Amino acid sequence: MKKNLKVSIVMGSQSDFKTMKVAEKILKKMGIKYETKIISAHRTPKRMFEFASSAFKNNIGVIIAGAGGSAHLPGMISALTTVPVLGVPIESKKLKGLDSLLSIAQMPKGIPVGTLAIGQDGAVNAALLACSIIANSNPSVNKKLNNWRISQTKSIKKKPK
Ligand code: RP5
Repeated sequence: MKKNLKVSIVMGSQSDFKTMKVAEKILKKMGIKYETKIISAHRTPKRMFEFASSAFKNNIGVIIAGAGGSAHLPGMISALTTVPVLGVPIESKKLKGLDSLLSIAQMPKGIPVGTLAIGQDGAVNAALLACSIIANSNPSVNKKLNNWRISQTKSIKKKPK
């Protein structure tokens, strides 16, 4: 079994980083190694090919891919690797991310992409889901993830103010 797997956070544009950077924060907190890159399926197709086709041998355990608009990045990456890909639909200006959501969620059968919510909620949950996947083979991450949930539960007040 592979050990010390890392998570790759990739996104189609610099403009996606304001949404995706929350994923970095969570991975840092959970003590998971990660890298962050701009990779565009249509503007840097060779970069995408090289990244995705070498992801498994580079010990990447999960890929989080944020993309907006026609949002083909997560699906294209998934087509090139068996490493699990979690797609984060970026909130687009014209259609508020509905375009991104449908593009990422509606992958035809055979090449899966796990789709999260639009925007920062999706980026947070993608990172937490990546932690859950890594936790299967990493007891220290599993412990941190459980502690994180316990403190989230404790932070919820019984009565509204
Ligand atoms: C997509 O186009 C990116 O993922 C981004 O969400 C969107 C807009 O990109 P920019 O025009 O801001 O570079 O490829």
